[in-house]
Amino acid sequence: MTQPQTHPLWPRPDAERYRRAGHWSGRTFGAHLRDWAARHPRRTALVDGERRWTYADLDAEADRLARGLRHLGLRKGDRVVVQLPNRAEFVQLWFALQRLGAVPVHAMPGHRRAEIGHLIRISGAVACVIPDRHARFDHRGLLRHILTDQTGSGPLRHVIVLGDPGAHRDFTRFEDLRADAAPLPLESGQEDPDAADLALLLHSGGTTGLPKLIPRTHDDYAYNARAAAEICGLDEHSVYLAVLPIAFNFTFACPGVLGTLAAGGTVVVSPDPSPQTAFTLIERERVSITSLSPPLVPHWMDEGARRAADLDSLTVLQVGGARLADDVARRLGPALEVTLQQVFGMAEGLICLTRLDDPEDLICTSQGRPISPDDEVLIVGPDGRPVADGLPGELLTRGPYTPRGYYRAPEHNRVAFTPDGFYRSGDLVRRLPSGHLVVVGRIKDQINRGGEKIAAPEVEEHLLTHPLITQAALVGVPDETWGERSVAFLVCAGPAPGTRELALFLQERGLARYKAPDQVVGITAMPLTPVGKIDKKLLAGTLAPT
Ligand code: J2J
Repeated sequence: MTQPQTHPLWPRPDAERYRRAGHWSGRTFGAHLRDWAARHPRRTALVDGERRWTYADLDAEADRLARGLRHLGLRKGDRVVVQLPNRAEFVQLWFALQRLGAVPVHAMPGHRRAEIGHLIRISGAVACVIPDRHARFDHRGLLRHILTDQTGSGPLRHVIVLGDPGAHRDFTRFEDLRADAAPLPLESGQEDPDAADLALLLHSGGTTGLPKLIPRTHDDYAYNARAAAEICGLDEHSVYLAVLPIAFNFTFACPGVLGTLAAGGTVVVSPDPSPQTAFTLIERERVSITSLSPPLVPHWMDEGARRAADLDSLTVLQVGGARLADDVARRLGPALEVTLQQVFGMAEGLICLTRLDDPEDLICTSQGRPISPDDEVLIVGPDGRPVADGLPGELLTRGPYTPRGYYRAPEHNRVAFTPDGFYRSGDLVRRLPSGHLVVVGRIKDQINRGGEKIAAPEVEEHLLTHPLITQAALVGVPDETWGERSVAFLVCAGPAPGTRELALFLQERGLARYKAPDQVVGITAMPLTPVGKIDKKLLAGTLAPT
C-alpha cells in the first residue's frame, strides 16, 4: 500500500480473511482486462450503436487511451472526474485510467455546476472528461464556468471533451488521446497500481449539505461485480444492456458492465432508457439481462411497446435503486416474461439481490439478501442495539466490498460509521427468516425520487439563499410516478415563490434539475419536535393521501 491515508482501510485481519476466502483476487482492473482479452480475444465485449469491440480491441483501446492520458501528464493516483453518458468511450476510458492507476470519479449525466464543481474540489481532480453536449445541455460551458469560478477548481488542469471542444482552445479533444503520437511505456516498475489501491470514487446519495466520496479499491470492487455476476448466472453468452446511467454503481458493477465483462459476456450501451430504444437493442443484440429503476417499469410494461418487439432473449430484469411496489413486482414477471430480480444496493458497498430461483413471493415482496457470505448485517434500534428478529431497525453493515470510511472525511466518518467499522445506512429494514431484507423506510434526511437521491439539507441550503425564504424544509411524500416526490415547505417574507420560479432559481445556482422541489407549500411557521428540530414527519403527514 503506497498511497497516503485519505480514508480508513480495512483492518489487516479482515483484509487477510477476505483474501484467504478468495474474495480479493489481488489483480487490478488493468490486469483483469488483460486476462479477459487473453481468454477470449475475439468475443464481442462492447457494442455502441453500429460500433463493436472485441475483448482484444477493448484491451488495445485501453492501452492507446492510457498512453494518450500519460502523454497529457496524468499519473498514478490522479483523480479524474468522468461525466460521460452511455457511450462505449466511458468503458474504454475507465479501463485506460485503471491501466495508469488513475482514479475515475463517477459523475452522473444530470449533474450540473454545483455537483461537478463539488466533485472536482473534494477529489482534487486534475482532469474532467465531459461530452460536448448531452440531452440538450452544453457541458463545455459548465466547465468553463467552473474554471473561472472564484471558489476555484483546485489542481484541475485538463478538460477532455468527447465530441467537439468548440471555441475552448485549451480543452482537449477525446479523440486526440488516441493519436498515440509519442508512445510512452505504460508499465514502469514501482508506478504499477496495486490491487489494494484506490480504483474509483463513487459519490454518496448524501444526507448532509454535500455528497461524500466513496473510495473503492480494485480488490473490493472486482469482487462486488464478480459475486453479483455469479448470482445472476452470467457467462460468455450473457448480453447486458446498460439502460440506466453507466456511471451508476448499479449499472456499472451489480453485476452490470464489470460483472458481464468478468464473465466474458457482451455489454451493449443504450443511449436512453425509453422502451422504444431499449427494445430495439434487446431484439437486435439478443440482450439477456438489464437493470431498471422503478419509475421506468410501467413504461416497459406498456403493452403497445412490448407487442412491437421480440423480447424473447431477455431472461432477467433487475429492478432497484428505490422501493419497487409489491403489486407492480407481481405483474412485472408475467407481463415481460422475465425473472424479476430485486436489487437493494448502495454505492457505499452492500448489495442485496433476490436469487433467480427464490420463491415467487419472496422475489415480489423482498429486496433480496446480501451477495457475500462475509457481508455482516446488523439491524438496530434507536439505542444502537440489535432489535428482535423480524422487527424493523436501521441497517448497519460491514464486509469485503463495503469500505470503512468516506474519502477525506474523518469527521463525517465518526458519525456515518460505528467505531468497529459498520456503515450506518440510514435505511430501515426488516429481516425475514430466509435472511432476505425488506426495506420499510429511512431515517436519513434524504429523498429517494425514483432512485435519484436528494440530500434534503443540500437543497435547503440553496433555498435559504433566496431573498424571500426565511426557513425551508424539503420533505419526501409518496408519489404515484416517482415513488416519492420532493416537497419544499417554506416560510417566506411575502408570498412563497412557485415551483417554476424556484426551479429556475436553483438552476441558476447550478443545481441538478432533479433536485428542484416537485411542489412548494408556503407555511407561516415551522412545526418543531420537542427537541427543537423541524418536524418533517408532521409536515409530510399534512400532504399524505387520506
Ligand atoms: C429501497 N431502497 C433502495 C431498493 C437502493 C444497486 C442498486 C441500487 C443502488 C443505489 C446501488 C433500493 N429499495 N431496492 O448502488 O449497486 C436506496 C437505499 C440505499 C440507497 C443507496 C446498486 N435500492 N435503495 O441506489 O448509492 O436507501 O445506490 O441506501 O444511489 O438507495 O443509493 P445509491
